[in-house]
Amino acid sequence: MSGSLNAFGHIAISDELVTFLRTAQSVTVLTGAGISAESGIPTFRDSQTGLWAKYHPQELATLQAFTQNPDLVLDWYRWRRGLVARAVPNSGHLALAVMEQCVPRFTLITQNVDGLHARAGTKNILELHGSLQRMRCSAANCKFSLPDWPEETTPRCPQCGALLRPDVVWFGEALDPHVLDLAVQASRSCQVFFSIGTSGVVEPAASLPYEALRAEATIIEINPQPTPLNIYAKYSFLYPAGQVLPILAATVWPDSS
Ligand code: BV8
Repeated sequence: MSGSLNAFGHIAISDELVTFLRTAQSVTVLTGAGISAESGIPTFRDSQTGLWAKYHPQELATLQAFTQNPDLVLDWYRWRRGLVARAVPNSGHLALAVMEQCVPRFTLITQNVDGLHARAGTKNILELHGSLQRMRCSAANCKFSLPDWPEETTPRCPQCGALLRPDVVWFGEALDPHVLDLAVQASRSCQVFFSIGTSGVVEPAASLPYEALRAEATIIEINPQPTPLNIYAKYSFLYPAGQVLPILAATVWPDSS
């Protein structure tokens, strides 16, 4: 069932879905770049702007790119950090923080590295791909990390002298196995699985909705564009998350918003 418009052209939440969500005991949410689009953060599929227009993120978000040209990759992340610093959580982020307060068991799994879910107030967050707010040592066997970026242009680890890098998971790098395991468990043990603002291309994140499906969870997708998951979604809203989620939270949990 796709989210429909009511007589006034507004997004309507069916009575069936309202009743279902009000009684839901466990909800898991997977978000992608689309949830931050309405905060002004370009998605990986949006064409990047200015200097970065000539690069595809996938070319820059790799250890190889960092090794070959650390200053270019660090400048790209500084540009993104600037966007994030000027951004605020949008109504979609905020509605998910409300949902967490209303559901007995709630897990938010995000592919995003922008930290906007935490700034919106969500507590139980699994950052599958790390965070561009933090830095860590690029040496494989060095555990040094920093909660923020030092001033230096090309900062080095004070413990071993290797270059510091953004604390994110690049293409070709393994995710933190503990975080991934928690995400798989949360996907396998929920009644409701929301997939919001993700094209569902990047693995292993893209497999999580199918873990939920195999465990007979109800899939709800929110994305203006249909994705391969769409045929498995019992409810699909082909509208921006910043429009759907506030209406959904206010309709299902009117006393909480
Ligand atoms: C790994 C951090 C193995 C960095 C990112 C099969 C199995 C395992 C791996 C692979 C596999 N097949 C291929 C791979 C390799 C690779 C991969 O998946 N490649 C893809 C391109 C095919 N995966 C990896 O490399 C992963 N590592 O598997 O390691 C391993 C094991 C042991 C030892 C060594 C290695 C690591 C992947 C993580 C990469 N890092 N981010 C950074 O951000 O700088 S991924 C990055 O891209 C994002 O985090 C995100 O995950 C992805 C972009 O996807 P989306 O978030 O979906 O964003 P996108 O732009 O695609 O789509 C936005 C959507 O929003 C759209 O659908 C749009 O319609 C919608 N939208 C727009 N506006 C709105 C909206 N929706 C709602 N509201 C709106 N307003």
